[in-house]
Amino acid sequence: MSKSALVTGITGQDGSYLAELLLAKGYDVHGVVRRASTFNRQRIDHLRDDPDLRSRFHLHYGDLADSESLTSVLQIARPDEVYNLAAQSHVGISFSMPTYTGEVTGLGSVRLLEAVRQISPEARFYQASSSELFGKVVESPQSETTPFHPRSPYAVAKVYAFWATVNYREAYEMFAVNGILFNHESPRRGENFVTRKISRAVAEIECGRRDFVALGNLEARRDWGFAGDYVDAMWRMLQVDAAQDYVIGTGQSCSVGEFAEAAFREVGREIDWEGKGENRVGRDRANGDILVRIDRRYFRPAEVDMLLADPTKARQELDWQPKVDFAELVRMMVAHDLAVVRREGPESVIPE
Ligand code: NAP
Ligand code: F7E
Repeated sequence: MSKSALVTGITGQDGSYLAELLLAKGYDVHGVVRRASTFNRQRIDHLRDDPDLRSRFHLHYGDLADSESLTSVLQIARPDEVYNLAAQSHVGISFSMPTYTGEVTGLGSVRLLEAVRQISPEARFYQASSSELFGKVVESPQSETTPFHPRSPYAVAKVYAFWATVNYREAYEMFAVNGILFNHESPRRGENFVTRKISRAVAEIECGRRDFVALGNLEARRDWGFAGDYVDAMWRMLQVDAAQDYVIGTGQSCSVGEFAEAAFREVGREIDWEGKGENRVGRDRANGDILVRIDRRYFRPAEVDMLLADPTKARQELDWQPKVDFAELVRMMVAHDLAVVRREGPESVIPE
């Protein structure tokens, strides 16, 4: 009998890579999709269209805000493994929508845990926890033992979901684990996260569709890896004998400004920085054109200044290591967006 998995957030970046991984391993994959006024399944359309996979790939309407839909899906899917990837996942936007973010990203996880406890208590449960838990970091690098200091409504909601997962493990002896994942990116990253915003803008500038990209805090540092590598870590966490939480990251960090420099370098442009604060600009060394400006709108009320993972436990116990390094990640994202922008019509500029 092949295994079956239920994935919430399957239309998202990670959900699409995880679905590919599980299908390749022979799983039956059930995904939860939200009703929207337009279809937003671009990241998984290729799986539904594949005649060899179609019979093992099932989509169900559901929402983390709606317990009954989660119960119904679990009754149909009867999964061996549940991956809770659904969330309002944008940190900046969580400041504008704190209640909704708490409802879905925090309480939504408890709705799913409770539905699993009632319908499929033997299923192994993965919670998409985040390096945002560490927030205003008290030590560096951050490991499984680093205390939390969340800095946004998103991070506060993820802290709640983290402890709910631990609580279901302790109270009901469920196999429930947290993957504390540091930032992971890909050509499938949402266009309003900073790496994809930059790679897309580099492609639009290179193709003459726009002049510059407007960014917020260039000094923030993140430990950026490739999403395809990180979904493999999620799967590994559910295959071990005892349920435990793991930090997943590369152990290297870069600033937003350095990411922008690397992305522009992919199209042969070197950035020279000048000015301070909101007047800082990044100029094209070759001709002095301004390629990067600062826009106040992209600063956050509270920032996470720096994140750096210590993934030793995952390396030792899960035999997990990232395969794609920073340079290759940037290359992959810019190359993808160049191809997309060249294919699309001249009007297609992603709105800010
Ligand atoms: P993403 O691309 O933003 O995808 C989020 C997914 O959640 C989408 O499929 C979205 O559906 C779904 N969703 C949102 N609200 C929902 C609701 N109320 N009910 C059901 N589904 C809902 O995020 P991602 O980058 O793949 O991240 C996956 C998970 O890992 C998230 O929980 C995120 O918070 C967490 N995480 C991400 C990172 C990272 O660097 N990527 C790091 C640590 C943790 P729609 O397509 O309908 O919007
Ligand atoms: O911001 C700065 C911003 O939105 C990264 C989510 O997947 O990873 C992600 O959260 C940094 C921040 O990701 C812009 O202030 C500057 O310091 O790409 P981001 P994030 O906030 O790190 C964690 C691990 C998650 O769990 C989340 O779900 O970049 N920044 N200028 C900007 N950020 C954005 N979005 N846009 C800018 O223009």
